[in-house]
Amino acid sequence: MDTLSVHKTRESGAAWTVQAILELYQLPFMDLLFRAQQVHREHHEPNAVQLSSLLSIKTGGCPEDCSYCPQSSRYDTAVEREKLMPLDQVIQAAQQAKAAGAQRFCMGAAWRNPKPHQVDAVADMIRAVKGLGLETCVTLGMLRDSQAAQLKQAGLDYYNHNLDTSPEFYGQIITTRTYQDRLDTLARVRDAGIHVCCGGIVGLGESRRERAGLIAQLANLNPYPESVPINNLVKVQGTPLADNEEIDPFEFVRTIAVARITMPGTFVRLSAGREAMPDSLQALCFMAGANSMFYGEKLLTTGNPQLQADQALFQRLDLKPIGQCDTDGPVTPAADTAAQPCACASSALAAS
Ligand code: SAM
Ligand code: DTB
Ligand code: SF4
Repeated sequence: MDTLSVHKTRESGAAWTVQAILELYQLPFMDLLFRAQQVHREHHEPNAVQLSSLLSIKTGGCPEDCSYCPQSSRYDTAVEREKLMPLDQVIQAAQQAKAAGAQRFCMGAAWRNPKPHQVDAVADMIRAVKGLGLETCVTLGMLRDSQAAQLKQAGLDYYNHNLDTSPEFYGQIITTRTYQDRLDTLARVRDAGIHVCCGGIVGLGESRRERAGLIAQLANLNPYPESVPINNLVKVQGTPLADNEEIDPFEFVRTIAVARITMPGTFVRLSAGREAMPDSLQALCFMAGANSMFYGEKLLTTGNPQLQADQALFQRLDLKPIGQCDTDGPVTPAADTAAQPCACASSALAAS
């Protein structure tokens, strides 16, 4: 399939089949990257990367059994259970993230689903972070309709809720919530008018067909998510996947490229696992169409590259951060529109 027919497929509203996505995966590596880069340049500013910083506002003690996750109470990991973080600490972390050059601030809680008083507290955090001029994102587990509406009302720009893997492989990774539960929460988020951030993990032990199955699920959401995080499994001692085999790095790059081709207007985020990636591999991921990343020295409980390392990488690759001074909401919320890097040069990264 050439790039043009990829677009035709999408415009005609036809669903992506797992087979069509597998065929993309099976292209010669250079052909796949070339196509991904073509699609990328048709829809995005080629040298601009969106920066999101993460904060764990409620760590550990989660009742779910996601077998990759160090925060599940079912596994004996080094993560200590903590209470919900006080508002002033959240504001301080958000101010630091903004000063370092982040555009979006993502707050994560290790909950199966939040209780009403917890949503009230998170709504206060959203209002405060939004007031600093940052875009807001939260990931709190499953939501009810009224909770999604309350978060929207507080100023929430994005809700992160991942499908993680294909429907076929899902049951080997998580048993305490269903795939349909996840799709239902995503529909509630969409209906509340919040932008959807939804992706998955590679390196769980899935096959290529199962990776293609994840991408098909994401690409066939109507509309597809505005933001698609692609995580590489961070193997944490004590979790059932701690001794998993590493995925071939080029297979990870292929996954980024396939996400870019099937979801041309989305922001594909090079997510967890970046700390273990050499600069050259990260550069290939950007070449394959990644245009977003987690920026800041910690993800939720595990590490991420040092700020100085990322600043040096941006300088070496002539990459620009997508600006943090747009306070009118997401820079490019709609799918299939081109991203505009902000002219604001005040961030630490832009100035480096
Ligand atoms: N508890 C909420 C939930 O699961 O919806 C939000 C937080 S959860 C940590 C968000 C996502 O982080 C997961 O869906 C998974 O994709 C990713 N994640 C968690 N642990 C990871 C790991 N060890 N390696 C890579 N990604 C991971
Ligand atoms: C996402 O897809 N990746 C982020 C974010 N959404 C919340 C989380 C990655 C977590 C990695 C393991 C940890 O730090 O605990
Ligand atoms: Fe809990 Fe989320 Fe971790 Fe699953 S991924 S165990 S729901 S914190």
